[in-house]
Amino acid sequence: MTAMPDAACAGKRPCVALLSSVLDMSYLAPAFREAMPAVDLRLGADLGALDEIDAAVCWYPPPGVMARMPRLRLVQSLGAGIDHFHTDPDLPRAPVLCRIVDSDMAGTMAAYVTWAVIHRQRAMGAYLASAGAAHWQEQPIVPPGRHCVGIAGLGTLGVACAQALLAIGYRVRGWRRSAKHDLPAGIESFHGPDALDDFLSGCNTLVCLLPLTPQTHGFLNGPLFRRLPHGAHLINVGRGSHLVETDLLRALDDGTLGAATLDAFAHEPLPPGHPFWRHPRITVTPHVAARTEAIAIARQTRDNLATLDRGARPAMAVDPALGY
Ligand code: NDP
Ligand code: OXD
Repeated sequence: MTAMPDAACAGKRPCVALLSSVLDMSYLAPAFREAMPAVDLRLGADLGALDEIDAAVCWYPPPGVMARMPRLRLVQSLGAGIDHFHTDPDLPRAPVLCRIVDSDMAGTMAAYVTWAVIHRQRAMGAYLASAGAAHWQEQPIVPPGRHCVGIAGLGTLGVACAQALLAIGYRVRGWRRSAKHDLPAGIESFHGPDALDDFLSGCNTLVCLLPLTPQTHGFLNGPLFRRLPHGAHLINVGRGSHLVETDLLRALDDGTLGAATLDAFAHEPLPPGHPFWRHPRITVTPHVAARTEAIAIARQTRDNLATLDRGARPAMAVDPALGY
């Protein structure tokens, strides 16, 4: 159901609140003022009159605040994922929930995933160690056409990664929830739980680009690792809670997995004492695989509000029942 414009709002300056319980959102203010010169921007501890707020732009929103915004029409995520909305158990039902879909974000993610695949597949870790010892030492070379990368979550970002990898010559397969026939040529496509075993059995590298939902929580676990070719490389750029951490450590120790590249963690920042930091076959990056620029967030918020004003549903609206 699309929220209809409120006659009382007509002509009113758009009022946008920037809400996070973990981030200082003030970095977004200049971009919002550029994209929406008339904006009434609210941030910080004092949000003013809550009944004036049209849109909340969120990353891990503080619980209960949006429930006190009766005019709220749009809840806009700072990122592609909306799982962080659920830190607010009182998230109101009426506003439309939107995520970010952005070509720069897709390109940045594709570059990260391509780097992570090549880093492992071309033994860059071993070359860095050899270089440190001034040791001229070749590693085996396997052409990309003999290495299959499987992408679990073949949506906006998954397809961008698939295209980048295909362009270099890797074999690429993807797994998604539903059957779709609009995929770029060259991607071997699988869908649904019944196809998961077939999909996994061919993945020399497995990339997780799923959204975090009740169905995908704990998806990366011991039984799944054992369905991959022995010694596969895991790249998790989804969410930390996709991964069962103890199962990963066990799978690396017994050789089920050969390596892991992890960008998202259940607790961020990853605590200094966490075993992932020092594991010789885990590469940790601090949730930087992709990022949306402030101006893109501001423009999408503006455009989504304008779409709602026309009585239409924004293209970036998520389905609350599916959770992504
Ligand atoms: P999309 O919604 O475009 O794609 C999600 C994909 O996952 C779709 O192909 C969907 O299937 C599939 N999917 C969802 N649920 C299931 C399921 N139960 N079983 C199988 N497949 C499923 O999202 P994006 O590509 O834009 O983003 C994906 C995720 O990437 C985000 O939710 C976020 O967690 C993560 N992310 C991480 C970043 C980082 O810096 N580490 C940056 C940005 C995003 P279908 O196509 O059938 O709907
Ligand atoms: C996102 C993210 O969801 O940055 O966009 O993780």
